[in-house]
Amino acid sequence: MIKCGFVGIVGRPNSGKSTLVNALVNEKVSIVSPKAQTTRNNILGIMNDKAYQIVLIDTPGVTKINNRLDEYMQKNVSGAITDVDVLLITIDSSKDVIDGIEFARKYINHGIHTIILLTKIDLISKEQLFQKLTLFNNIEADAIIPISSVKKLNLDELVKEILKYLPEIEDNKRYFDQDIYTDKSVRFIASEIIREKSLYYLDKEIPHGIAVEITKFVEEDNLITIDANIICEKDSHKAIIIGKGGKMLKKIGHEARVSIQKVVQNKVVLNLWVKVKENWRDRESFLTEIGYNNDDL
Ligand SMILES: Nc1nc2c(ncn2[C@@H]2O[C@H](COP(=O)(O)OP(=O)(O)OP(=O)(O)O)[C@@H](O)[C@H]2O)c(=O)[nH]1
Ligand SMILES: [Mg+2]
Repeated sequence: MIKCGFVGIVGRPNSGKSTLVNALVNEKVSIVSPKAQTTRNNILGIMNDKAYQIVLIDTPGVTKINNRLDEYMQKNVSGAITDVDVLLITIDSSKDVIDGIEFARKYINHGIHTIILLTKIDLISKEQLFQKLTLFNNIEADAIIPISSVKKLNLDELVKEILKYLPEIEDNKRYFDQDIYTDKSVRFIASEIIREKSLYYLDKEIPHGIAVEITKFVEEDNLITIDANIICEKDSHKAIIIGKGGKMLKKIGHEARVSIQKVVQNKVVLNLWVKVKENWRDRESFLTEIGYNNDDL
């Protein structure tokens, strides 16, 4: 028998959910950036071990809904917090923890085992951590664990705690084959990496209005050829994404290609274009085309 189950992860944008999934799975499953609202879909990260299979569900950060894309993102969150064996709630320890506690209270579901994670503890001192932990006195979670995904602090303790609440099943009834670490295709991961590099270099309102549309994805023995459009909302954004003499687009393309090559362990040719689509975040048919389909949820 092995332990096997689903673990949902919810938290405010930028609280470290995706970084945690990548650290636990030890692969680049989910993109990470310093900008809020990086993750837009639920993404499974699967931890495989002789003794267990833990299926982590990374989700978009919880925020207000301003458009159809936000609606899609928040529907993803709702889908990940019901029907799971354990819920992890991430609270950024380097930010206002009181806000995090209020957030956590809304998500504690007495039918589901809940672990609160105080994330990014490498950014604060031991004294600050101790003082912040005292604020969690009255919270009804199964555990509160301070972690750092970047420095890999307390991640083993977290896994032990999760395993306490997972059901036992027969080894041959694992939900996924043991060599699979995500439910997402290489094509999806490639488009996400292009978005990640764009988010990294672009500022203000541009990152939120960016989408990536893969128009060609051809896998040959020694080469993957990818054509993709970076979609933005305004001509002025397009000019910034391309940059002077195409410099910015070249930089994004180069970094994305190197990163995709690491994931696919193959040579990649990446051709990027920038296109403007006004208000695409409210255009249902385009959202569906690029995989943000409200009807699927
Ligand atoms: N120092 C430090 N930084 C971290 C840690 N975990 C995450 N970060 C940083 O915090 C930022 C946000 O991390 P993400 O993992 O993208 O956060 P998220 O909760 O998935 O964000 P959304 O997808 O927008 O909801 C990135 O710049 C990460 O590098 C950590 O343990 N230590
Ligand atoms: Mg994320």
